[in-house]
Amino acid sequence: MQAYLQFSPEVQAARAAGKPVVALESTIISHGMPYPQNVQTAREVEQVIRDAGAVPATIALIDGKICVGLSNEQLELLGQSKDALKVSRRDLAYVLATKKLGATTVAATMICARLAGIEVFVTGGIGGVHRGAETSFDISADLQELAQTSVAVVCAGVKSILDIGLTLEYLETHGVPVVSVGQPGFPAFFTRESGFNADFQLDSPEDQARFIRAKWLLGLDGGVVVSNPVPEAHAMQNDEIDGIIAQALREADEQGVKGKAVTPFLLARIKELTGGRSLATNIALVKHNALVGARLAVALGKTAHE
Ligand code: PSU
Ligand code: MN
Repeated sequence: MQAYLQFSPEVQAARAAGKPVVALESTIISHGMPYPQNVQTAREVEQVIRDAGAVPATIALIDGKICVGLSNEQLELLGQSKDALKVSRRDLAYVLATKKLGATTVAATMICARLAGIEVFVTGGIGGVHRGAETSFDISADLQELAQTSVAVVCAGVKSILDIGLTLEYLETHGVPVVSVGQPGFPAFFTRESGFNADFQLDSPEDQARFIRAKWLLGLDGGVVVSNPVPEAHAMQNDEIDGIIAQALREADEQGVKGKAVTPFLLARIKELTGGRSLATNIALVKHNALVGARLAVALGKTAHE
């Protein structure tokens, strides 16, 4: 397994020094945002993590290796390539064995983070139960990964392209705790409220870290969702985003979009239909998640020595 892992010099040094490391996914770069904002955001997010005292490790599959920490050239490659494959749990071994270029989803990034010994992972939004899943069976592999892989995932909740209520039910069934930061409500990515509450509100990184460490020390393997609402100044209005999401869902249905293409299709249409406003919100929330995630990684690192 170690033969597949390739650490960047920065991440390697952090491991040697016992510094906290924060994983970042790459599907958000290749399939979640347009070029060049994707690469620029990836770099800025990494810097937020450094400034908060942790080390960023963006994860991607390049030339048969799980790269943990990417160079500027590698970030550019992922940001510009039209051939980067969206890699979830199902795809991981295939893309490594064939040495294709792979961008990791939340599920695949969790797997790679776990292999690399990284406990905290920051992203924008996780996948979930799609609306109409009772006929399409479209439930993101991210949820099953949260059920079994012990990594804390900091996100801004889930987009209402998904059925948020069913997503939370699914997580409950699989014993995945959903923590909220700064408010009781579970956020809906573009907006601060989804109409549902998280399971537990834990505002400080120390409280979050004690809870997550307790879970794992009890042998309760699996992830934790740490949901952090988009900062007020960058939040969108419900009535603005609801209509756009409804239109994007209608178009996906009419065009017969299926399988792993569904989420990238919806993200791209929402960006077009909001005239780019959703992208600005997306960038702001990922940066804020990076700050929360870096502080959590620092606090979690201390609990490991208590
Ligand atoms: N949700 C977002 N932005 C994203 C994704 C989801 O708001 O970029 C990406 C993540 O990589 C996530 C993946 O893991 O889409 C989920 O895809 P699917 O629904 O096909 O499982
Ligand atoms: Mn799906």
